[in-house]
Amino acid sequence: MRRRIVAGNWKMNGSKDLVQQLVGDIREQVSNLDDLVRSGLDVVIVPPALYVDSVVSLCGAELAAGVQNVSQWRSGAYTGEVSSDMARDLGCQYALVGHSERRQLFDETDSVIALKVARVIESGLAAVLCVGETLEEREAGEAKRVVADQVEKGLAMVGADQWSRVVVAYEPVWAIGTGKTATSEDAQAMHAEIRGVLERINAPSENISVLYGGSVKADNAAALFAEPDIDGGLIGGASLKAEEFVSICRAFP
Ligand code: G2H
Repeated sequence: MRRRIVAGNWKMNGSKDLVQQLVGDIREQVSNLDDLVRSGLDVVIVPPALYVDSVVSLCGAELAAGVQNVSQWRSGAYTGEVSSDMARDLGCQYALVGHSERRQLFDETDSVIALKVARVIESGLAAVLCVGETLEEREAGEAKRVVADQVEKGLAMVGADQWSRVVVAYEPVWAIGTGKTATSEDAQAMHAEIRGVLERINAPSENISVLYGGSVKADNAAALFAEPDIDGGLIGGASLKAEEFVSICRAFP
């Protein structure tokens, strides 16, 4: 059975005060989600790396923590990098890999992303591989090909016994932080396509969670999460508001 996951990607936002306030508020409200959490919903906080330690100490049993990025190297002379082993050491359970902001602003290629996915899995974390097409690619009719390519290449180094540590997040680039969301039908169509790609590469697609991301809010989450191949969300802006984030966690049918 696939896990349902709602992960809040804070991006480069936050402060010590915000960590205390926001995680405290989310945790308080998540206690009311006990049933959902018990029935297999992971609520994940993904702060900037410097705040992971504090977030983990505030998470308790109800929440999990993750990092937004890891190095492709394990350890050594790589100034400024943070390893997946370090994330694991601090108590993280998840790591995002290949977010479109990393692909676009930091030139992350599919081969680097594949290495990072492998590192994350080796460290015992779940890798959330982010994929998605740009507006130009969608308008050129290339969306499915681009996303399929990113999925295949990003997961190229996953071993046959490692699929339980893989999550895919479909985030159309044109929907990120723009207020535009794919319609639930469009998102569902791409998620079904992604499941098809997973089958093609001999991954147990029925057991792999595929999340949707891109301007998910309290008022559109229910329609998205009602789709059969959408197992949850990767939430940016709306994860910085406790009430809205928790409403999104409640939006499963
Ligand atoms: C996509 C998403 C979180 P937002 O980047 O990964 O952000 O919800 O702000 O579009």
